[in-house]
This record gives sequence, C-alpha cells and structure tokens, in this order.
Amino acid sequence: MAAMNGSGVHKPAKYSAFNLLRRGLTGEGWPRAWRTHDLRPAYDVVIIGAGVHGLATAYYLAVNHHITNVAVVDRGYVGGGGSGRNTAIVRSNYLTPEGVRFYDRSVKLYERLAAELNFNVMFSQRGHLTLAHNDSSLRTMRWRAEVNKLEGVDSEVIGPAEIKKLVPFMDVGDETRYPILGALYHPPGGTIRHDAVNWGYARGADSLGVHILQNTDVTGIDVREGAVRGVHTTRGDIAAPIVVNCTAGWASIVSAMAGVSLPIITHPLQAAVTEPVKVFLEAVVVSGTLHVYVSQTDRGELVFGASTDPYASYSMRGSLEFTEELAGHVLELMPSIAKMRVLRQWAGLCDMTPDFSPIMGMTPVDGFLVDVGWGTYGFKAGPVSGEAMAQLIATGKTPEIIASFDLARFAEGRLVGEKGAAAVGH
Ligand code: PYC
Repeated sequence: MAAMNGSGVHKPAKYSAFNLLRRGLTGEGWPRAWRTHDLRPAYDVVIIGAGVHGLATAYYLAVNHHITNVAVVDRGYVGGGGSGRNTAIVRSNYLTPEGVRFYDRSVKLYERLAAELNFNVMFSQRGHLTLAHNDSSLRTMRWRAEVNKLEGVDSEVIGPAEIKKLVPFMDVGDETRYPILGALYHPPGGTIRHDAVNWGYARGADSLGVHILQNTDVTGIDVREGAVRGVHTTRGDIAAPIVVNCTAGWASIVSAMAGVSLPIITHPLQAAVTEPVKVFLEAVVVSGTLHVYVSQTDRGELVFGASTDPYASYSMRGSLEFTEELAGHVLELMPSIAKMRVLRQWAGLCDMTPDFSPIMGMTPVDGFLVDVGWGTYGFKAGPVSGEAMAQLIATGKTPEIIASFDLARFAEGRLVGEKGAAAVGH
C-alpha cells in the first residue's frame, strides 16, 4: 500500500528493477498510480482538462510552489483528449525567437522528466528532419536554422546526400514528382511515449496532494463582479478563486462559459498507425509540401499524420479520404513500404489560432486563466506550459517565456507567426 499522511501527500511505490523483481517474486501487486477522490467544496485552484498541460500545471504548482489544494477536473479520463491522440513528436526548431526559446525549455524539461517523475517516458531524441521540396521551403528552413542557432538550438540545413544517409529508404532522386532539395535537420528532436508523460505527471501531482477528478464535466463557470468564483460540474459545485482552462478541442467553449471569447477555430487532425515491422526508420520525417509526417515506434509500427481536416468540426471520426491521400503521399517518399498495412486511424481536435501560436495567461476575467490554442503542436509544449502557468498562478506575474502569447496580442496586432514552423501545411 502507498504510504499516506494527513495532508493528502502520499509516497507512491517506487518503480525500480529491484521492486519489479521483489514484487514479481512475492506476488505483491502495484498500487494505483493515482487515487480517486470525492470533490472538496473549495480548492485554491481548479484546472479544467487532465491532459499534459493541466496535469503539468498541477504538478509544478505542487512541486515548485507548494500549492497543493488543487483539483484537475476532466469530463473523461487522464490523457483521453489531444494528449493521448497526438503523434508524440518533440522538437524546438521553430521560426520565431519566442517560439524557439519556449519549446527548447520544454525539450530540456522532457530530457529530465523520466528521472524526475520516476516514470519511463521513453524520450527518444532520434533526430527530426523537415524536408524542403521547393526553393521557398528551403528558404524557410534556412531562416529557421539561423534563428535556432542564435537561440542555441541545434538545427542545420542538409542536402539530399546527407538525408539519404540518415534515412536510407527515402527516395532522394530528382526523378520523383516532388524532388527533395534539402531538409532542416534537428538532432535533439524525436518522439516520446505520450501516455507515459500523462500518467507520470498525474502520479507525481497526486503524490503531492493534488486531486485528479475524472468523469467530472464542467457545465458552467461562476463569474461575479468580473472575477471567477468557481465551477459547476456534473458532480457538484466547486468554489475557487483561480480557474485555469487547459482544454484542447473545447478551449473556446469552456472559455465562453466565463464570458471570454477566443479567436480559435477547431479542426480535426487525423493520424494512423501501421502493423509493426523491423526497425528501419531512425529519424522523424516531416514534409509540409506532401502534408505528411512519419516516425517509427520502438515496437516497429509506423505512425503517420497529415494536416488538419480542411473544415471546422468537433468530429473525431476517421475518413477514407485521409487514408487514401496519406498513402499516396507516403509512397512518394518511401515507395518501398507499399505493402505495409494500416492497422488503425483516429483523430484529435486542434484549436487553431490566427498566428499558429498558443494563447496563455490572464484574461479580462480576474482569476480565469487560459493555456489554450494549441493547434497541432500542444503536446510538445506540456512541460514548459505547466511550469510557466504554475509560476503565473503562484506569483501573479506573467513569466517572460510566455509573455508574448497573451490574449491581448490579437487586439494589439502583436502576432507571433509560427505557420512556417507548423509540422505540415494547413
Ligand atoms: O508540430 O511537430 C509537430 C507536429 C507533428 C504532428 C503534428 N504536429
């Protein structure tokens, strides 16, 4: 059993080779990674959304600022939204200095996450390649490489011969329909096990006293005299002076409950996975022109994604058009995998902002904060967002690293244009 004290803090079972052996030999089971709780009538902070952003915010509130009277509420289950539906790519090769600094901090936090959370998050920095098939994308790759280098992030433009060495199965010849002119190569980029990140943060936050309230749907946000007072949920009302919207897919709907309007349009994004084959693809490969990205898991499956569906919708159904187009584009790049079979496809919801950067920080409603607008790039930002939102809540001051992502930028014309660094064309 997990040890517990009166403050709600408890010591989770340590995951180690020794404990694995001991429990294997004695037959002793493992305790649940996080507990279930009845709702308290009031919390210091209520976070809506038990994905990586909400859980990381709760974890860093507890670990960095000792604020533990915190509830993370979710209408579904931990990591059941965008945090469990993404293609698990981590990188910091963005276009704007603000974006590069922000995502680089996330990579640094991801690098130490497994040790910090005692949870194997399988972060594999296998290198990330963004292909250029025409002069204008090559120019953008050069631009990104220069900004990255200035910010101390490892990225460079390489030519077809070097690409071939990194990805021997790729057709880099000039006879193809979209010849590859070069690529932005970003060695620290790679993939991570997204479920493990969600579960690790949930376990870490729970062990410090945070309540994770699954199956708890927020039906309204109580705002009086310009300040947030709490939330209404399907399990009862909760009073709280701070409510944080950490949802993805429903960010504008949840914010509207507090009377805050966001410049967000929600689109589905589909992905697919193949049967497993012997590992042959080391790097993550992205082609904006062909609207495709691919990586291979440790188990050998190829994970594919494309651009967002071209219509606004809250549907999470897969479509045949997606699979057909994806297959066509993938085979342009790697004709030799033509016989592989797709096993499964799914979709997540992406809250797209006008400048392809997130919306983070305070809102015109006192105590109502947002960490939203994550488009197709939210998972990789989980740790840095959690760290920065926790700092904002604890100190009341917006940390420099998220200052340019404020909501007011849209009214004041200070956009942070990251479209050129989105994984695929939109
Ligand atoms: O931003 O790297 C990315 C990404 C990959 C898949 C969707 N977005």
